[in-house]
Order: sequence, then structure tokens, then C-alpha cells
Amino acid sequence: MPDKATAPSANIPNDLAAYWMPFTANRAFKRAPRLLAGAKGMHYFTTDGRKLIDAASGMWCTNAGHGRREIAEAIARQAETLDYAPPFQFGIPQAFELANRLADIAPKGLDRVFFCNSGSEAADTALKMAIAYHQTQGQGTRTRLIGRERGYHGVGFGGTAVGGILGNRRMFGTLLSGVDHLPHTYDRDKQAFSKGEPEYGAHFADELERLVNLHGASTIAAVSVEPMAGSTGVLPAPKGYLKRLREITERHGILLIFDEVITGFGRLGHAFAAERYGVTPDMITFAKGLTNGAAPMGGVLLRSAIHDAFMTGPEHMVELAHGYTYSAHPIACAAALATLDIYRDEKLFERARTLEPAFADAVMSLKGAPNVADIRTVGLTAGIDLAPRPDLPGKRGFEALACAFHDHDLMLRVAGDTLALTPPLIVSEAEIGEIIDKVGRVIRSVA
Ligand code: PXG
Repeated sequence: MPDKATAPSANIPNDLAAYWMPFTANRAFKRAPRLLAGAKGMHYFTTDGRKLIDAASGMWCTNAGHGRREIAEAIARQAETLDYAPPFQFGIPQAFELANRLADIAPKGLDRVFFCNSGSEAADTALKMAIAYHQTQGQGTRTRLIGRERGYHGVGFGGTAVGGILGNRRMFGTLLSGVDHLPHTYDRDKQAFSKGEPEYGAHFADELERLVNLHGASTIAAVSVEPMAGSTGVLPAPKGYLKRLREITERHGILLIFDEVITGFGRLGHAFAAERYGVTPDMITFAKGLTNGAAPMGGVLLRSAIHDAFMTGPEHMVELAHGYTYSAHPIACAAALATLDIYRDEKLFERARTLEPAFADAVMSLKGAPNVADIRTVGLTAGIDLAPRPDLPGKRGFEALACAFHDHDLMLRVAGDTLALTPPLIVSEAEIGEIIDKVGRVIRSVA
């Protein structure tokens, strides 16, 4: 690699050493970089001038497609008018408007909103709120948090502890104490090649009764699950599973948190997956699609009874000692409001619901391709499990990601050896066909 001082100047950096990339195979990346320069609609443009079709909505974010002018203009206007405002003890009208807009599209009963800047912060915020809420109820022994194997709730200490992904946990010590996990809901023998929610597996929710019998309900604050586990490779909830979790949590006074960072904003055909399943949790965490990825923002939707429990004591006192310098950042609020307008005006959640059957059929056509061990679909999302290379788990998946980018002009997500497809909700049927054709070629390339 040329010395920095002598390197020719160009848009493309020729020294990639300084940037330690997140959740990235840094050495492999820096040997064969995947550099992006632009994006519009369903496509990314690379620094070497190629056009990639985006089958990943960036990273489950750009549900309305890339480069939306309305959002860019809203951000620019906001930056010029009010760049920053302190969110503690001061407010901006846009934050209140956004909270109202979110309460309007959330399941009935979830009508209070707390803002932060990411899904990880949303997860930790909800967990802290759950513990604090029980304290307001004179139930300070309820501190235990229950997650699920293969769950992902970001990378804060709370979310990492409640999450159930070995690779994310094992390097970071003991994490939070008092955390336990439900089993994951995937059983390939019983569920392989399911479209939508698998018929088998509602009983996995009953494991919560076992944990209650082990620890005592009076020690458990909350259970947090993703309605569809995304990062771990797309595991839709089995039919009836979430209803059963709701019944058990209600019976034992345990708060139920849905992590909808991925499933929110139309991915499963509704504003929130809670609506698809007819189950109202006590809190919903959200991020990603809220701003179409154009600004970092996340948050927690919660029942007013939880919020109201804190509204006691002297009125000059802060009720919840929690929040971020960039909570409800003006630019993020502007991006989110413009995004919600697009979702509403273009009926994108309904569009996802309408496209779901054609999308599922298209992805299932890859059954029988080399090494395809299972395919799962739900909403506009699919997971395709490839058989791992012997003794090298994750290698075939990584090769697929790289080969999709370099050789097939396709942007994919992978989780281990699972390919995840999650295109923008503006995708056309023809583009679904194009994506599936490319994915088939990628699968054959890494056979
Ligand atoms: N909860 C869920 C359910 C998520 O999927 C987070 C929390 C954390 O969000 P932040 O904004 O802190 O990253 C996520 C993030 C993938 C992939 O490839 C998915 C996520 C992040 C990175 C990669 O599937 N989800």
C-alpha cells in the first residue's frame, strides 16, 4: 500500500487502515473493499461506477427506497432552521408531533414515546424502564430480564445480555446478571420451507412458565423478543407463539417488550408486527425504518400506564434519569416526519402486504439450488440457509456476500451461512425476479 504522503489524491482512499469497521471482517474487506458512493431508489452505486440492486434495504433501513428527495429536503431545511436543541428541559415542536404520529400508527394502548438514536439504545432504554417501572409499583425485586436464544437487541450491555447470539456475547464477560433466555423457535425438521409463520412451535412460549417456576414471577421484570428474529437469519414467530407469550406474561405481571427495530415500518406488512399478530405488548422498540435510514434515530413506544407511574413526586424533579444528548434530534425528527409522510402517501405498508405472496413464491423457487437447506419467508423478508462448508461455518455466507457485490451487482445481508433478503418496500415484481435470479447465480457461484 502506498505511503499516505505519496499517494495520489482521489475520491477513493488508498489507505484503509485507520477506520476499524463495525461488525466487519476488516482484513478481508481491506484486501477487496466494497465501497459505495451513491444510492437511488432500489440501487446503490459503487465507487467504480457499478449499479447494484439493493436486496437488503441497506441494513433493513431504507424501506421507502434510497435518495428520497422529500427526506433530503426536510433534513436540509431543518439543519438551516434549528440545527440542535437540548432535549433535556427544552423541546422542539417536531418531537411532539413525531411522538403523536407514532402513537397514531402504533397498536391501540401504546401512546407514549421516548426517543434515542439507535436500536441498541432503544433496547437498553426499554429494559431500564421495565426495571424502574416495577420499582414505582413497590415491586423492586422484579429485576430479572428474559430474552431468547438467537435474539438480537443491539450491542449495549443490556441488549447484548438479553440477546442470545453466542458470537456477540462471549468476548464481553459476564454482561448483566439476572438474565435468562427462552429457547429459540426454530426446528428445521418440523418447519423447513415454511412460508409465513410456521405451524409448529407455539409451545416454545411455554418455556416462560418453566422460567417463572425456576426464578419466581416476583423476580422477573420483562421479557423481550423480536416478533421475527432478523439478524440471526430470519426466524418468523410460529403461529400462536406471541399470543401465548402475551398470556403468560400477563398472568405473571411481567412486561412484554417487542423489539421491532427490524419488523417496524412495514417490513411485515403493517406499521408494527404487533398489529399483524393481534398482540399488544407493553413496549415496542423501534429504529431503522423510522427515518428510512437517513438519520440515526430510535425509540420506545409504551403504554401510558407505565409512563404515568413515573409522574409522581415534586413537579420540578426529573421523573426518569435517562436520555441522550441527541434524543429527538431536530434533524432526525425532520427525517422521520418526512419518512412517515412517504409511508402514508405511498401506502408502502399495504404494498408489502400485497407483494408478500409473490415474494414468497419467488424466493421458494430457489429450493433445490445447490446447498439450500431451508428457506423461510415472512412479509418482504426471506432467509435462505446454505449448508456450511465443512469445518468453516460462515465461510460460504461470506463468499456469497462478496461474490454478490463483486460479480453479480447485488447487495445482500448474510448471517453466518444464511442469506437474508429484505428489499425496500418499493420493490417491483420485476425487480423481485431480478433479485432472485441474481441470488440463484450467487448460490451456484459458491457451490
Ligand atoms: N434490535 C434489533 C431487532 C435489530 O435488528 C438492533 C436492535 C440494534 O440496532 P442498532 O441501530 O443499534 O444497530 C437491531 C440491529 C443484519 C443486521 O445484518 C441487523 C442489525 C444490525 C446490523 C446488521 O441483519 N439490526
